[in-house]
Amino acid sequence: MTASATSDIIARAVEVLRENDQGAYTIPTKGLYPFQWNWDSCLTALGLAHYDEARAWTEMETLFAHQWPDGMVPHIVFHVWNDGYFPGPEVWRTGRATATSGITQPAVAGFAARRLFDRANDKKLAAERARALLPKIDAWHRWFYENRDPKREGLVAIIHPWESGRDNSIDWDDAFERVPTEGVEPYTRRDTLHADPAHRPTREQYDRYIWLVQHFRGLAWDNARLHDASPFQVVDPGFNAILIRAAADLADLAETLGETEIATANRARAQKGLAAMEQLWSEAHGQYLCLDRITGELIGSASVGGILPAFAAIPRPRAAAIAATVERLAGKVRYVVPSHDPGDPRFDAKRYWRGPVWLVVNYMISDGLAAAGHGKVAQRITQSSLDLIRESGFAEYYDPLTSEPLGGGRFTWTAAMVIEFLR
Ligand code: 9YW
Repeated sequence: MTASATSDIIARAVEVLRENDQGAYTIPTKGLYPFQWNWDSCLTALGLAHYDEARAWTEMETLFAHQWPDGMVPHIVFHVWNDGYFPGPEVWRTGRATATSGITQPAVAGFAARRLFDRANDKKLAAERARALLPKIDAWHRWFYENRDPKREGLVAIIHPWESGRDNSIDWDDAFERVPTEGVEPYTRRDTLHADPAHRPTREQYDRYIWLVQHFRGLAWDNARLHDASPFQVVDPGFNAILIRAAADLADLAETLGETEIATANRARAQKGLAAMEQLWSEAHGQYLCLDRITGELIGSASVGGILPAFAAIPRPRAAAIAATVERLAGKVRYVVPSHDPGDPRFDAKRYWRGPVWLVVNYMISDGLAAAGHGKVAQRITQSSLDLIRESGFAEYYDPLTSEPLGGGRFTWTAAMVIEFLR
């Protein structure tokens, strides 16, 4: 790409970030998602830092200002009332001063904080802001292992598909059968007003999403009880790998800043997690798989959740096998990395997390593969990501066969990732 083409794309990406900037936090896109989302914000901070380092730290600080007393960082902060999204605060009823949801999302904050710090031009500012965030991110990590890993195995479970960030992945289909739909209060979806219903989760999936929310609400959002009380407990390798990477990065950052206790605790979490991840490896699939904690069985579903662990310091042969899997997938679709293996009859090129490409996931996989010495495959992923932007703009997600832009448009984290890919 020529230098002028690069700077033109970056300028367009910055425009998207500015459009969605609410001052101290950024919404993912207008209309569809009018609040602050957890992992969106942390990844968006990387894009913001490109033109305003102080504003990037603020993005994460705003999120952590709404951390729960037990350490959890909620997946949505409903800063300003808006009736454009379902389920809103009146459904969650978590009782927080500023309304939030009651579940969490992938823990990218530790990774983002370290990256912001490492790249900072203003090191004094970065040290000050990072030092204040460190104990908060550490408390969140501790919360995960205390509340989502009751047997202290080193792996945490999600108790709602929304926590994974991969809402309607094929990974959840079987486990989701155990979630009832009786007693779900009547509701009206809003997402299907903003995006094509054929590209979104189904009505039945929404019934189950809401059943779980009502169930947890009935337990007063007491995290000490929610895990065991949930009929849905899945150990997602991507989710765990993000937490492991974040713990390792937080440990490095804490060491640099002289916070030894935080460094030691997070180093230990990362090491234990990495060792435990081995249970999720499938030689036959050439990737990791989810584990259904209720049945104790691995879930035979080849989703991008099992490729994402490349983001963590997994053993070299595992990273090599995952690189080979991405190359194999590249032979089946025009744009990698599809969120599900197209060879699976359940693959759906347009439906949300059941096939489409998401740039945030691409970013994390390519970052990890490059670090593991698989530069060629990492480059292939970057190339696909940039091709998608050039052909289809800053969409929420894309059809891996045709590049059709899907879901919301003018999407914040997509724009932030493009800036990252072009750095
Ligand atoms: C929803 C905001 C969020 C992401 C999730 C994605 C989607 C929201 O949008 O979920 O209501 O379904 O699945 O990962 O954080 O961009």
